[in-house]
Amino acid sequence: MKLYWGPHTCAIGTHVLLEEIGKPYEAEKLDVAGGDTHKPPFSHINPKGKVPTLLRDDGSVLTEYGAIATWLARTNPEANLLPSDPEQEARAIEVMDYVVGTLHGQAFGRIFKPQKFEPPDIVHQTLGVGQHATERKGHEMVEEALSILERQLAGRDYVTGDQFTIADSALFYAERWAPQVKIALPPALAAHLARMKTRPAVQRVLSIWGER
Ligand SMILES: N[C@@H](CCC(=O)N[C@@H](CS)C(=O)NCC(=O)O)C(=O)O
Repeated sequence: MKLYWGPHTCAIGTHVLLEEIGKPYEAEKLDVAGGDTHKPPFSHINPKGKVPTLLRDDGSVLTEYGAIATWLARTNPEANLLPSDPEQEARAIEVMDYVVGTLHGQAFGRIFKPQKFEPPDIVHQTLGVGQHATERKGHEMVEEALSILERQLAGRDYVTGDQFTIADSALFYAERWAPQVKIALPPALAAHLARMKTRPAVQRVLSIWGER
């Protein structure tokens, strides 16, 4: 099994899951910011041009954070990465989907890649406001999503209670981005991020990535 990852990306959450599972795997670093994911050979492996991408032992490729995380959890039940209780499972997936689709895809996406949401037209170029407006909207959306997640997490160590799940690794990757765009994490999320960093699996991944 091989994980493709790149610095500062959401793939860190997937890498954490592989370390939590503790079985042998390979990890290949790509220069995502430099465009490696859109060039061969990677573009043949995942035409979406995104990490995380998981190349499985049977040669098949799995993409999308939630799909990879759920597959890893279900194929490694001893790691307890996804509760078997249907209510707890649904709550974990609820948070994971919100982080991946809304907080990452919609909100941080507007800040990191505003041109994907609003290509500056002639008016925007003349007035110089196009991307700024999109980025500003992204900031509002990040703050709104964080305040929703803050309420959901309050009083708990992890998303579903005291057990780490695939929702926590998703929340972890997004929490790390907030300070990078000068947004302060609300207290329960800040405590969650600090708690995540005490996990040996997370510490190993941060050391491999050379990040903090
Ligand atoms: N929907 C995808 C999003 C993955 C994604 O946006 N990955 C980013 C890094 S966090 C990426 O690879 N970007 C490279 C690019 O778009 O050029 C998922 O859930 O895995």
